[in-house]
Amino acid sequence: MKQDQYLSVMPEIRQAISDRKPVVALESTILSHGMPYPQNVEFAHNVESIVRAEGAIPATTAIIGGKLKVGLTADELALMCRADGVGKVSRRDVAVYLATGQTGATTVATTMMIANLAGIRFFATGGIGGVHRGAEKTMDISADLQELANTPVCVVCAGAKSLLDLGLTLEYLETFGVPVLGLRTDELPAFYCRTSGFKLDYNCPDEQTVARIMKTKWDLGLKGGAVVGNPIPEEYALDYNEMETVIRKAIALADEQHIHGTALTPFLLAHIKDMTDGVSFASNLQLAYNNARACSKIAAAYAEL
Ligand code: PSU
Ligand code: MN
Repeated sequence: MKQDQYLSVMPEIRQAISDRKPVVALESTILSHGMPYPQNVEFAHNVESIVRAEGAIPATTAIIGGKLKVGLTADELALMCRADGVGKVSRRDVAVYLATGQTGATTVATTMMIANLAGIRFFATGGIGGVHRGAEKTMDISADLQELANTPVCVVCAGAKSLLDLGLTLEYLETFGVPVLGLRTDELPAFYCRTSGFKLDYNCPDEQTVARIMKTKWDLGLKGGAVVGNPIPEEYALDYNEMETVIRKAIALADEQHIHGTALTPFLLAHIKDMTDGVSFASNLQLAYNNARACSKIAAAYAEL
């Protein structure tokens, strides 16, 4: 296919895909724009090790040297973590970055795109983008949601940060036919917090159930993916009200400084981290590890069906 000339898949991953073994995609925006250097280097390696420990193959994605990379070497991971001149690439940016050879970190939307091109069905991250608070005025809605509507990849996350409007995010996903499945939870998790107050319609008791639902959806030829909401482990969860205060402050600061567009999410994330003295960062690491574990289990269960 024409698109294959842009795709560079590591041999180990290519083999696993063709053998129908479990493979888990991982994004690079969380490295380049979601976490500080050099702690993100340790995270990048740890999360890949966790996937391997569960019997799956990790596939971190990025855009480097005019290629959609599926699987990164240690040097490439370091490049993404240093984030020097590394842009944040959503769907609209992909062709520009490829054609001009710029280095790009992949968001949830672009990681789904690349995973799908390579034949990977499962993807673990921290939180998805969504409908921002105030979107009725700004129209700031993450391209992640349209990707979920159209691209057949199942995204395992800790829900989304409540810097978004979680209620509107759920409404949007419903309109576009994207299933939102709780993994051992009745509520959409709010990233650092296990609960958000937003009830989900489906509480899957185990990873096998998620795998069966995904197989059924795709057997039917229904387009698009799904969101799996996996709550942060109890011992790392933060207090909802405290986080709400911090998030409100970060949003007010962004308003004051007229931050908008693609810069908004990274701005809010950086300020939330500063204002919580690194406690939120420790939680962020743990929830991402937890998602990598669950996603690997789902991918393994799917491979058995
Ligand atoms: N939420 C987080 N951490 C992140 C992101 C979101 O808590 O790193 C990143 C993801 O890559 C997500 C992107 O796909 O931000 C969404 O950006 P935007 O809202 O500009 O679409
Ligand atoms: Mn946006």
